[in-house]
Amino acid sequence: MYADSKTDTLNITIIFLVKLKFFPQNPLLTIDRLIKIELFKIYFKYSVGHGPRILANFQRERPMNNKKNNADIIELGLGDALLAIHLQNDFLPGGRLPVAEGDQVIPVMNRYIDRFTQRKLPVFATRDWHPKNHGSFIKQGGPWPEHCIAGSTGAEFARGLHLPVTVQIFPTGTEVENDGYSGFESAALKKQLEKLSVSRLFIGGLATDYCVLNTVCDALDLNYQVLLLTDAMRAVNVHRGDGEEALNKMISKGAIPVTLAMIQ
Ligand code: VGL
Ligand code: ZN
Repeated sequence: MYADSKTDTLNITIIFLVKLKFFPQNPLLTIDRLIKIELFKIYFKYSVGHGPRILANFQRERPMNNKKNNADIIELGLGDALLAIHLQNDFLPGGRLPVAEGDQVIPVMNRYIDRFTQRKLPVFATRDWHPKNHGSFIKQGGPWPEHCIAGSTGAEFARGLHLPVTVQIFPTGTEVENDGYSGFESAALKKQLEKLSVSRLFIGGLATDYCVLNTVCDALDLNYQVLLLTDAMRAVNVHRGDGEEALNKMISKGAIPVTLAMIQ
């Protein structure tokens, strides 16, 4: 929870050296006192039930370093997977169905991808992949302009997205009648998650109020733990506040909001 024994030893050593440097005329008394304080802290941490809390207060008053509180840190490990939703040209500014600031998601998602690939953890991506006469298009009586037509440049992944060669891609909206609002429309996604024993899904991408929302809700219904990459998603916001409403919905259903700085 707090400093581990390695840090404890380091603290004592550093204090010793610092005191030796700044109080060479009378180092021993000071060093002795400081070591006693450190030992007292360690004693509390390991042997007294309330030690950590007392220590926490103690350290808050005298922060020893800038390290973030470990409660805010999420360690990646086995069972974790990253799911990047619809990071395709048509959803970026200049595309057929542009999401405001959609391009700003790319560099942040890249850093998440890098963290997952460095740890050899799986990276999945969904891809909106519509036939020309998809039911969601205005021409067919649907709400959206034509977008992400299978095989078109608009349907390609955003340039500069660091998808690893091992990425597994799941298409959505491939049939005229299915809307493409959830990655789980592709039955293969659930199968792959099971095959790789994934229990925790880190989800971000476009758009917060459609495909991210529905994918997250499906994942929670399937009992996956979901971490929302709040800094790597943006909303279409057909109505003002849709994105915020979607976020609240996902969080109240059990998804945990995180940011890049929290992922180690
Ligand atoms: C999406 C609208 C239409 C999405 C897909 O991925 O959120 N939104 N098709
Ligand atoms: Zn679509």
